[in-house]
Amino acid sequence: MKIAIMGAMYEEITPLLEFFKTYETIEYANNRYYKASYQGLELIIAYSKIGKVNASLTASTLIEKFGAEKLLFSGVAGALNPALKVGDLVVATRLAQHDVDISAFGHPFGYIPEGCVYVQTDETLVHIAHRVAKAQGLKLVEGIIATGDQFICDSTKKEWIRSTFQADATEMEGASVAVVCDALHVPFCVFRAISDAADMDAGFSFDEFLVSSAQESAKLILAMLDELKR
Ligand code: 4EH
Repeated sequence: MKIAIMGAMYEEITPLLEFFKTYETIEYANNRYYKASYQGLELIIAYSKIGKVNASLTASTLIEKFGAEKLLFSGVAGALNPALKVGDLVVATRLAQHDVDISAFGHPFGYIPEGCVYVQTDETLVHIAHRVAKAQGLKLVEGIIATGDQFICDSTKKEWIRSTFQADATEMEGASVAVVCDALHVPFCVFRAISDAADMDAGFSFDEFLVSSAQESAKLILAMLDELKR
């Protein structure tokens, strides 16, 4: 089984590379892809660089060039739901692009003709994630993730995204990865640990908690591999 694990930033995949210790590095399309093996699983790991376009390229490459059969995204996110605090883990049930706006033509926000506002993640992977989190003593909540090419650090913008998409967390890559995986029929899931509250303090909070929150997400991903190898 070939499993892709991707993040957007170097810090989001570093805990994984440190865990696997030995890996092969392949350069492709202005990026680096890391091949590792873990208990019979073939892993292909990469960080895309920030944003939807980079994330789409990386997800497509992981699937089409490296043959990934499942894809797990690991990273951090800004909280929109006030119940979510720094370090809390979210698994996406569905994702939307909050920055898509062709409402001038009567379409809902996030909608692109011949597409859907929301893309669903793989139910089996979400189910496994819950089982693994429970066994590991990690708190994991399901949520809707809203993705856009903006670092959200403004309460008005934050509330608009929350109320328009019923979203619990926001980030800059998940929904684009979802569109790619859905189109190519690759089961996928997006895991994010909260780094900030997407408000006026978000920049500071993000800088302080990027590394520790990225580690929380990576911890869950590693525990999931033990389950997926079966
Ligand atoms: O990959 C981008 C990173 C921020 S931009 C999206 N990631 C982190 C998730 C995220 C996020 N996205 C939107 C965490 N909090 C978010 C928020 N809004 N409030 C970045 C960060 N550091 C250096 C350069 N760019």
